Amino acid sequence: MTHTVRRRAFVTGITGQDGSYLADLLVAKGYEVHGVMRRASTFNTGRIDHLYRDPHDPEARLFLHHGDLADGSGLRHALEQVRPDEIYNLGAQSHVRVSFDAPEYTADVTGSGTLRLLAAYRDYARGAGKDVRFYQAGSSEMFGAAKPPQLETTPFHPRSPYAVAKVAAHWYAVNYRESYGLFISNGILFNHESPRRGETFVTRKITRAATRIKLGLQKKLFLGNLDAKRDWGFAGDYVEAMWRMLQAPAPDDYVVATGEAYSVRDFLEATFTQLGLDWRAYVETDPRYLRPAEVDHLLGDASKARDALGWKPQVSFAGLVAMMVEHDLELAHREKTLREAGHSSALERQHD
Ligand code: NAP
Ligand code: F7E
Repeated sequence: MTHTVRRRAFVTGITGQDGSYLADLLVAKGYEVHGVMRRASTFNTGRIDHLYRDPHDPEARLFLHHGDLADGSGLRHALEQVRPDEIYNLGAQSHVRVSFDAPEYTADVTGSGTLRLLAAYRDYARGAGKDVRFYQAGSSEMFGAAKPPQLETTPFHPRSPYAVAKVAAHWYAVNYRESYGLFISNGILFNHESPRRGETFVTRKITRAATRIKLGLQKKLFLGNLDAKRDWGFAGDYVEAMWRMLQAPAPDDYVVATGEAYSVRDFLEATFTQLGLDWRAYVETDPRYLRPAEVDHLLGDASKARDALGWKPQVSFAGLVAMMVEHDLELAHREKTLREAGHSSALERQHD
């Protein structure tokens, strides 16, 4: 009887947008995936429920562990239990505007949380008896005010507590690589979106609102700065780049981006046009959504990832908008049907 030893991945942030796409990718590649999830008073596994089976089921490939990046001993224990081959640190307080409201918490989870996991990884890897690799989820926000296009050699100029925490995490990762000879790669990923994107990030906030407006479920959309430009790609493409970084012969740092930037206004135009609407009739500005310091223009040059990893994005800006609008229109149709059947609809909320 042949017995295949599955590669094991350990993923923080498994319940988030990227965690869910990465879990899809790794399970499809035959990995056993172990995810760290926070204890919450409501269910927070909606993005990965499709992969979950009872752990006693021999077909189960996704296993969940309670843990928190604020809790180093728990992370250590989980790593020792799981004994992974690859570690992906995707967990973070990832909302830029919220990081101005909760700066110390963001520094602790997004910055020091990475250090906690790196220290646990170093100690586990010492006695693991095998090659263990680590991916750190860095961000284009680290470039902040740096002039576009941004690439690996562009100096960081972070503009928010989130971005400062990610710069700290980046340098902790470089320092652990240089100090202990560990296989640690930093991805510097530009914005990536999807139908699974959190609803308080601007793209999803727009596609959710526009589709609800189309079906008469919402009247207005309140936004902040429409002039900011972002290099928006599809999250499903970007998790492939993370995986490729850990399959490379040596650890390194890579920018992952599409090489095209569009403004928030462009995203509005593309979304509402697809629905046959004029966004100007529905969008209003609310200063609540402005940030104390803005990042005006992010545009990535991912030549290194293309040349060294053979990675390039598959989904265009237009394709991304179309995919998100189609998904959210379906959600709006379901909401409308429920409303018409007398069920109360989800509370209308204004998002960050
Ligand atoms: P996301 O949807 O906000 O997911 C963040 C994940 O981190 C969630 O699973 C969240 O759990 C978890 N988390 C939050 N606080 C935690 C804590 N204290 N301990 C453990 N886990 C915690 O973010 P994403 O878009 O998937 O991004 C993944 C990673 O890439 C993040 O580190 C983000 O900062 C970074 N990044 C994202 C982008 C982008 O455009 N998406 C670009 C560059 C870098 P809950 O589900 O319980 O909240
Ligand atoms: O904002 C503007 C806002 O929150 C994009 C995170 O995944 O990507 C993300 O950070 C732009 C900003 O993403 C609203 O001012 C206008 O200029 O969708 P966002 P972000 O700040 O770029 C990076 C790479 C990450 O690493 C982060 O984790 O849109 N904007 N009006 C608005 N933004 C929001 N959220 N809400 C508004 O109403």
